[in-house]
Parts: sequence; structure tokens; C-alpha cells
Amino acid sequence: MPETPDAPTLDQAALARALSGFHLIGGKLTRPVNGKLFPVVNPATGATVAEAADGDAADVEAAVADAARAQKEWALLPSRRRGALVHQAAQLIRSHVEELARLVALETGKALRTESRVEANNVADIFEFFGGLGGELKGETVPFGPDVLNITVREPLGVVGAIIPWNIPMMLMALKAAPALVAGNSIVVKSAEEAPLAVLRIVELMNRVLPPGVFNILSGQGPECGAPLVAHPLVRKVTFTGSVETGKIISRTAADKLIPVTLELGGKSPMIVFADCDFEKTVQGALTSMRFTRQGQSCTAASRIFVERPIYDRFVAEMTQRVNAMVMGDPLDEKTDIGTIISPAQYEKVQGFIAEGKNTAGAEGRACARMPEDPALRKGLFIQPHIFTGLDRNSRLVREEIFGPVTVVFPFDDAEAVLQDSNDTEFGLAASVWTNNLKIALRFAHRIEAGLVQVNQNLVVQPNLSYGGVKNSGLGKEASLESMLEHFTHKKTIMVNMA
Ligand code: TXE
Repeated sequence: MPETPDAPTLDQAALARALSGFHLIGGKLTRPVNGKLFPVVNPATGATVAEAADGDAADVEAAVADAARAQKEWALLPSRRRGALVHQAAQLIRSHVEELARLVALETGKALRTESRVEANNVADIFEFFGGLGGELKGETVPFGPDVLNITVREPLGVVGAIIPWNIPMMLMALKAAPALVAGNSIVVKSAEEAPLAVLRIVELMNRVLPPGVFNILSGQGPECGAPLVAHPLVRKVTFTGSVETGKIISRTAADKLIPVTLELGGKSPMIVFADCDFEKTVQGALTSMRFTRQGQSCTAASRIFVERPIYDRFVAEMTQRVNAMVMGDPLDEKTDIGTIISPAQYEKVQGFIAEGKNTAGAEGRACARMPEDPALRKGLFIQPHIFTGLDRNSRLVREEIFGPVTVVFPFDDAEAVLQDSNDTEFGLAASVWTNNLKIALRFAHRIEAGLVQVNQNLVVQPNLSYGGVKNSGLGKEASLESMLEHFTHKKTIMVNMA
């Protein structure tokens, strides 16, 4: 059995093999009870890079039992001490950033320079940020007269079950685990089938500092491993990022147990561009907002772009030219801007949308950027970014989350009408408005139905800013002190009568 290295390694293939076949339960790398494995495939080459533990209810039972035991002691530590330990563990992530970036690039096909390295750094930031918040788990005193002491205290919920997806697996795990742990909960994560390795390595590294049993991770399929985790009676909170359909299934199970859930689901985010915008900055903003570097596999991707008519043609032409200049290729090559789609299933889904757009009368789909020519990438799941114009507002490409490098662009003439169009969606995750008119920017910021509206910028999630959607995009918030207090603790009231 290959051993996992202590020191950071840049040999991601060897690390992937060393992590093969394990969960991490109770501080130890553990084999699945049923002995089953499933392949982890590099989407850029089609090669199997590792075998992941194919967990089921028996592993869930073991992990939750350990987590429940460990949580009792963990909750008794002073909260600043818990924060300090999480912060100390974050330093191990920091020193392994390059290693983690290469490992996640290998399993997800996300380009190292533009995506995977950024994600790994964000993970260290998130654990450091929440590690610093241990002292903020404060309660209140409520005046009731001189002989009565009424106080509230923040208590952890118990064992948290976290189900994560594959698009930014490390960061989405960190946004759940960091506040959950600092608040005094223990956590059992179920990783995504497509990306189980880098997250396992993070949990392994952090377990060198944290007490055994507080931070556990399982790999496996959704129905066989994720569902029993959600249903386990000792799991007292579930936090999930993924599809709307799975979010609803998880919510139903949680409702039967009467436990709280946090859901981060899909999006169809509008980007609204007024003619008075800073043109250069805005075109560049369209590229980043659309997350073309992540093949558009982002819930906040600007997948509907509305451009005021006077600059519409110029905008589409300039955007097309810039996307054309992006380099698609080996995710681990520093020259690469755009890597691959995650899996054959997602590849087929995205190609289906593109074919539908191309077959729509009156629509034009511009395929941008050159497909890689390297024969080693022949089986890679590369899809050229597509910019569609001329589509009907009711087209599936306009209404459904594609989760691929496909955006649709519309001209507009009337601000009120474009506001209605922006809100004409089941989703409400993010939006951006690009204008130098503060009055318009603020009016849109207030009236767009979304959890996050950005004006003249598009930044990725910040650990200290609340993040989460409305409508079918989810329930509850991640990031920020508020997410820790509201979603990973309950407020207990203590009344002392001294009369
Ligand atoms: O999602 P799933 P998939 C959207 C995006 C994408 C679509 C499908 O549109 O095309 O969802 O992606 C686990 N009980 N997003 O199939 O199925 C599963 O094992 C418990 C947007 O990957 O929701 C994985 O760990 N768990 C999104 C996780 O749920 C279950 C990111 C996500 O898988 C389960 C990803 C069950 N019954 C996809 N079934 C975003 N908001 O960023 C599945 N899982």
C-alpha cells in the first residue's frame, strides 16, 4: 500500500495512487467496509488516476459514530482554542497549496494557473478566516431586573453532514467545514464521485492537527453514501451544494428528521451591461463572470448577458475575439487558460444544449478558442466556449442551467424591460450590473432577485461576505461570521432567578 507523504509533493499522480481506496474516519485512512472501489478519471486524458472508496451505509455508520463521540469533547474546548487549532491546521493547507492545486487539476480538469491554484489558496484563506472567529461565538444578556440573570449562549448542533459537488470541491468543503468545526460541531463530508482526492488530502492534512473524529470524509455515490448520511439519526444538520433536484431530495429527508439544512443550488445569473459602462473592463468582466476558465462550470456564471443596443454588436465582437484568444489545453500546463468538462455525463449534457442552440432558426452560436491538438489529450472532455445570440427568451439555453462554457447574449433598449427579463428565471443566485450611472446601478442592485449583486466587478466568493441564493438557488448563507452563527449553532436561553 503506498504511503501518503508528509511533505508537499508535486507528483500528483503518485499522490492520487497513495490516496486510492480510502475514506478518512476517526483520524485514520480507512478502507470501505464493502471493499468496493470506483475509478477516478482524469478528464483531460481519459486515464484512470486512482480508485476511490465506494462507501455505503456501513461506512456512514462508522463515521457518524466516531464523529458523535469526538464532538462531545470538541464542544467542551474553549471556542478560541478550537479556532486556534483550525487556524493551525490551515497552515498545513497553506504549505500544500501547490500540491493540492495539482491534485485537483488532475481529477477535475480545471486549469492549474487560472482555476486550481486560485481555489487551493482560497481554501487556506477560508480556514484561516474562520479559525480567527472562535472568540465571536458570543451570546447576549437580557435585562429582567436585578435578581434575574438571563443569558443566551451559542451551542453547536452536533454532527454535521456535508454533501459537496465537484466544480470547486475543496473550496465548497472548506466553506462548510471551517465554520462547522469552529462552532464546536464535528463533520462528516461526502465528496463528489468525480473529485474525491484533493478533498481527502485536505482532511488528512488537517487531521494531523485536529483531534481524531471531528473532521471525517467519505467517498461514494449519492444515493448509496450521501442519502444514508443525510438520514442518519445522529446527523443534526445538513449542508449541501449541488443540483436543485438533489437539494429537494435532501430537504425532504431533513424535514422528516426536523433538522436544519443549508442549500447552495444552481443559477442562471444575469449580467446587465449599459452603454455608459467602462467598455474594456466590462468585456473582460464578461469573460471572468462567465467563468470560461472553469468551462462555465460555476453556479454564478453569467450565463445570460444583456447588452444595451448601442454597444451590443461591438460588445459581442470584442467578447468573441477575446474568448478566441484563450488557450484550451492540458490543465497542468501553465499556458492553459481553459481545461476540461468534468465527466462524460456533463459533456453530453452541454453538447446537447449546444446542438439545440445551433439547430434553432435565427440563432447564431460562435464557437471560440481552438481545441487542443496534443494527441495525449485526444480523449479529453474539451468543449469550445460558445456565445449564442438570436435565441428566443423561452429557449432551454436561456432558461436552464447549462453548467458549461455557453452564454447567451441579448440586446436591450429599455431598462425596466431588462430588469423584468433578468428576474424572469427560477434561479436567484448572482447578478452583475455594469454602468457608470450610480442611480441605475443602485436601482438594479435593489430590484434584482438574487443573493449577490455586483456592480462593475465580478469577484469570487470572499470568506467574510455572506453568500447564497434566493428562489431555486438555495436556502441559507455560506461564508461570513453570520453563516457560522446562524447555520452551525443554536441559541440556548439560560434564566437564573436569584431572588
Ligand atoms: O449534481 P448532484 P451533479 C448542477 C449543474 C449540474 C447538475 C448535475 O447544473 O449540471 O447540477 O450535477 C450527491 N442524497 N450543479 O449530478 O447530483 C452527489 O453524490 C445525498 C450545480 O453532480 O446534485 C454529489 O456529492 N447526496 C452545483 C452531490 O450530491 C446525493 C454544483 C452533487 O450531485 C444524492 C454541482 C442523494 N440522493 C452541480 N444524490 C452548484 N450549485 O455549484 C446525489 N448526491
